Amino acid sequence: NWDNIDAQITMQKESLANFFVHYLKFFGGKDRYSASELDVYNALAYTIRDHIIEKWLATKVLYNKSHSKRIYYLSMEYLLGRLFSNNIINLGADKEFREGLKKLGVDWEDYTPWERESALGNGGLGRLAACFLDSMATLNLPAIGYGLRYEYGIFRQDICQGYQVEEPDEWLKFDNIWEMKRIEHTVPVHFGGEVETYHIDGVEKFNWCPSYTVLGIPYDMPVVGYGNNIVNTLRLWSAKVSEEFDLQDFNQGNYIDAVSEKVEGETLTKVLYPDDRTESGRELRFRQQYFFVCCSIQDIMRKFLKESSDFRDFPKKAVIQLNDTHPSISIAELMRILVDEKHLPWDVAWDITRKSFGYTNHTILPEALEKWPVEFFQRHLPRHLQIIYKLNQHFLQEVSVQNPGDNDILRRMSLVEEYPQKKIRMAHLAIIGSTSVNGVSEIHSEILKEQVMPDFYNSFPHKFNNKTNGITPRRWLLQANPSLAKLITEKIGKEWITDLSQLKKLEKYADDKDFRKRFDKIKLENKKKLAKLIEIETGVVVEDDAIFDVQIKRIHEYKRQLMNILHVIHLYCELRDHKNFKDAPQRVFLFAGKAAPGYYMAKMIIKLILNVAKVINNDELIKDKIKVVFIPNYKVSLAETIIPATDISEQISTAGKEASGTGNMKFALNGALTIGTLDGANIEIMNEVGKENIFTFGLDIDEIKAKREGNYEPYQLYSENPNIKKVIDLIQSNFFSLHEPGIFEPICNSLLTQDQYFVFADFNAYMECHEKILQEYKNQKQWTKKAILNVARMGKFSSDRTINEYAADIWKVSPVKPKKGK
Ligand code: DL6
Repeated sequence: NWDNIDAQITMQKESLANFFVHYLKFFGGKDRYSASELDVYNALAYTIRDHIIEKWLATKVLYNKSHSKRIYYLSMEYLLGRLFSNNIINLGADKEFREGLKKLGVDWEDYTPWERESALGNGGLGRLAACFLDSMATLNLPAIGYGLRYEYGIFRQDICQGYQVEEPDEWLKFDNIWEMKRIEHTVPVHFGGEVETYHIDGVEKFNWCPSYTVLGIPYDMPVVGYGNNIVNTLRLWSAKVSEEFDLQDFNQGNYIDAVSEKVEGETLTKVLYPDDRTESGRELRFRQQYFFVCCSIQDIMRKFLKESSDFRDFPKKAVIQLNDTHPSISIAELMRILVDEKHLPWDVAWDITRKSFGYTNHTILPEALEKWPVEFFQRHLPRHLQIIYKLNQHFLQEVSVQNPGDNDILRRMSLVEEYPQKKIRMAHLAIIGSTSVNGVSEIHSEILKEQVMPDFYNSFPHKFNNKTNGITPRRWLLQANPSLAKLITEKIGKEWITDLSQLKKLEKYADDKDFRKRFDKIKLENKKKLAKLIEIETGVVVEDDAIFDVQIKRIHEYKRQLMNILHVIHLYCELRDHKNFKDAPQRVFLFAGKAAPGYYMAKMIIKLILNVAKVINNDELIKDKIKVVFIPNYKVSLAETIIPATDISEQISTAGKEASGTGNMKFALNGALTIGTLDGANIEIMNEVGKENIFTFGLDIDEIKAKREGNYEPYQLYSENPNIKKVIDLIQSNFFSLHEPGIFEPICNSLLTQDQYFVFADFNAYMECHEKILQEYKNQKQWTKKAILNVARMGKFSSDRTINEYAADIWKVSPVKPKKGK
């Protein structure tokens, strides 16, 4: 019978080798002699996938039986990284897998580089979504992640003569073993056309007659919880144009249009938009967002209708979390379905809708607050535009009742921006259509309330809340730093893996000589690994025991990689001038990160870093005391090698600009000490680890605000501060650009005339802070103590804590656990 057959494919250590050989032979068509390393990786991945599928099916049964409310996490981006080792670790199959395959002489860890990394995200927002998936599965939360299956993820960054060059990321070139196509759940997505009006019993009704249709095909990826037998689902949509539709047009003699529409339709999920925050305002991106939303909401509805036919139950059965405004058209889409298709009265539909959504804001940079031109709506989503207008009309009526005679507030709060171009403000739609609006660190949530959306906060104070970000300790400690993870487990047991607050128990080991010795040894081993990688990737040789000072993240002016490299130039000048480096250790300044392809300044900052690196690394006068390295093509797997080897973590954004940061958490969890501004989650990290265990510097948010509102004159700072002057003059003398004179003028000019991100204003404080760090590093015992205390006090920053807060405060969903004995 079925159950017995199922039982036979449940994996045992003893049968792993058989499964592996089976896949190699019957899926790959290879034997031990003909198999390539990629063939071996594939067979290993299929073997582990069997294990996952068993649990995946069981999880679906468990959730269905529980009739629990479901969490639907809507994110246009997921920066998952490699899944093979993560899946093995989360399944707890590490040892079993190693031992089971020993007799074949196969060690799974040797094959991890063969996995094409899934990089369907730009940076922080996408990686946060990946950490959240891990936590939701680990916490037994019945959650589904929805996203897009871009054929090309974030571009591959090559460096050519010091310039960033973008190459396509062909992550799907080989089989993606972690996805399963679910053709049966394909959904249609309509665009364009017109809206007809008709009446039923005197009530006005609307019928959207779209002009073309694209199909959304779901691909499911398993999300393995840690050690709890739960496997959740990430469903990614891929666009395809229906053949039927083509044929119809073809028969009408409209072949060219039919073909071009097909190509157009299928470009919808071709490529991830590589802009980190500035919306390029492209129509394709707008259509991409609707495609995503429309597929996901239909799927959510289908699931809901299996449970109930009374739509008033919807908010009890579903909660939809919007990862930024990118999926916020879903608010209008749900209204359209409820009103036009399910024929619910407007007010009832609106009540259901706003109880069902939560909105997370991830940035306060004005250029990133999405606004879509009304004409895009007119062209592609005419019915949604009508709905948004009607929502706006009702909303503004309420506002005017609350604020009689205040026309300015109506202008400020309207969903529609009138000038200079008529646009829909997606953040406003997200706020009025959600029960909860949250920021991602304490300070960011305060800024949202006080500076970005004060009118909305005054109108709906109950909606606003904070959920400080977190990171998954499974990937960022257990997997990335196995030796440290092992040491920790040996001392305090393994509960920390699912309860990071347990790390507190490590505090007492900060004073234990033996523990410190082992902690240092692990760091050194990690540095050796990183030094090798640096040599392979850049050709630069660095000493294993150098101080590794690291800034890895998207390249952006507000993140101030520029301040970092200016400071490196300053140190270089000092070395050359004083030649006083008797017992100074080698310092490696490591950078990695991608610049948005159209972001000129960011690309020039990369060029400056690389040019400076070339000069400094080849200057014999400074006897290798400083090395500068830029590792190309930053990605999750690279971060996994760099972070555990880092001594100093650079978190130096202009105060008020970084919503939270999550890299800052990963470094501190791995025992790096932070040099940081009082920005985003740095502040909370400082509060947790203690002021004496972190290096903060620079202007705080209020001081930056005062400078911005006052008369900030960067040129004056340049003329009065000899350190700044020397560095800028050296760049302007073409010392770093002999063969391309003048290329750094735009950078210097921007600093000298505007310095929007207050690099000069913070420069001295940054320099002094680094001097302090160097002094403190000399006392290795104290340094290691601080590093251990950082690790011990990072409990708060687990994404499990964050997700528990979302679940309790916003989603009102509890974990679903199998009944005892089952
Ligand atoms: O919340 C995740 C992450 C924050 O840690 C970063 O501080 C923030 O910059 C980032 N935002 C984005 C792009 N935002 N948009 N839109 O990645 O979110």
